[in-house]
Amino acid sequence: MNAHFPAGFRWGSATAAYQIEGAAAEDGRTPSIWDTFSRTPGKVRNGDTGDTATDHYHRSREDIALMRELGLTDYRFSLSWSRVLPGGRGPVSQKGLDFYRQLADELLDAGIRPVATLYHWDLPQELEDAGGWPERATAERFAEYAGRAAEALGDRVGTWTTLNEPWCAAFLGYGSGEHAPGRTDERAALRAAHHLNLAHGLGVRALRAALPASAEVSLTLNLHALRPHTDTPEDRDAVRRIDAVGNRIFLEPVFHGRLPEDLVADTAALTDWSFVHDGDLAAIAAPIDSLGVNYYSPAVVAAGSSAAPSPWPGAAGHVRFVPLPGPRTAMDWPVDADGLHELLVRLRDELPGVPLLVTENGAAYDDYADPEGAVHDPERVAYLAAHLAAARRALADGVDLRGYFVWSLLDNFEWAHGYGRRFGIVHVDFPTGRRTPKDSFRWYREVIARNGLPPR
Ligand code: GBH
Repeated sequence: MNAHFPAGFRWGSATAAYQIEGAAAEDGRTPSIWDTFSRTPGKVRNGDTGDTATDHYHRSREDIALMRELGLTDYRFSLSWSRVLPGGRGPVSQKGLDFYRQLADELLDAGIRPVATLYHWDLPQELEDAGGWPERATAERFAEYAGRAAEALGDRVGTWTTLNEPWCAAFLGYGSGEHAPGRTDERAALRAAHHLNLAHGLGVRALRAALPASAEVSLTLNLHALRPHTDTPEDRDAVRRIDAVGNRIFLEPVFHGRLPEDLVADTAALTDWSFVHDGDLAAIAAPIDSLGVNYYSPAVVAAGSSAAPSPWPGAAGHVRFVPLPGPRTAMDWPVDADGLHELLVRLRDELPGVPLLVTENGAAYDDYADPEGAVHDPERVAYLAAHLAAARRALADGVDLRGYFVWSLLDNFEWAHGYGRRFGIVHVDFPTGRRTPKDSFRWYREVIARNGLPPR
């Protein structure tokens, strides 16, 4: 098969504000829920925080030089809400905006398109104190923030993503409590999911009002590639439940303006969904220009029961996850590139006419710099090669895939795992911040230069 990608295919890498910026208290930034959570003993491995992270706030020039060397066409980053709007609501911080303005200008000078995400999990703490995502007002605050950011940066940033992985924000943040703000309340998590959807819809409206017509407005979901353990009706029903609360809870409102009926039934003991007001679903279904998909691993699901607190309201007592055989990454996530192909083909069939981007894909391994200062990461190269081959197969099968972004450019603050998990194609020495491109960096540079996979 032709290993090349279509002309104009977008080759990117991705990061997120709290994971790389540092400068947590500089230039007027106020704490987010991740600042609070990481300072709470026992929540993040080793007590790590994003106070300094990779210090990208002070090293962005060096990082853009690396991106230029890599040959990226696109760079996906997120804005820190509380850097742009300290305290979560107006007035804007000029210094905060200046950082992103300059970042965008330097990217454009390097020939790299900026792709900005408004929300990658760092809710301003003041808004959490007012109730957080389970409260409807948070969605309204988000739309105001989206409008302010677009007014300030819309002349430079052409691609906007409202939210990154609202499933994680809702269900890891308010359901299982593995992520900030660390709450364990299934009802609150369902309310959070709806208000994240609403934030997306109101945010799209605010972005359209502030941006030129040429702007691309998008949403990124961590869609779950699911397989039944066996072909029995019981295992198929377990897949249906996880699909409802993992995937369709976002896909149906956003693309069809409706709630999944089976999810409403599955969660009837928890909520009557009266937090969904008239007009919400129409607002959530505001048309978008593309869908971003983050993919790491598939999951195999069987009828059974899994431990509480769970990030799967309405499903937890009915499903269990069956470990996949085969190789795993340092996150203990299975390596299975077919899942990416399965997911993309499903979206081709279910969302005709919606251009897709793989906005995250990558793997953590225990990388270290050898005495010569080289970082050899053959497993990451193999992971990326297999997943790009799966993406290429999806293209051959008629998937409208427009681009691919490696997670991540830099080793960074890996949420509850702190600095103990490395996803970068550039090694970062903590705490000095010294950057060393890994072998996977040079391999990806070759992929981009050829617009396709190199021969093995
Ligand atoms: C992404 O999250 C994030 O966007 C990014 O910030 C992060 O650094 C990166 O991935 C690596 O973690 O909960 O049982 O379904 C991905 C989060 C990973 C959440 C896989 C769901 C599956 C286990 N997803 N995980 S389960």
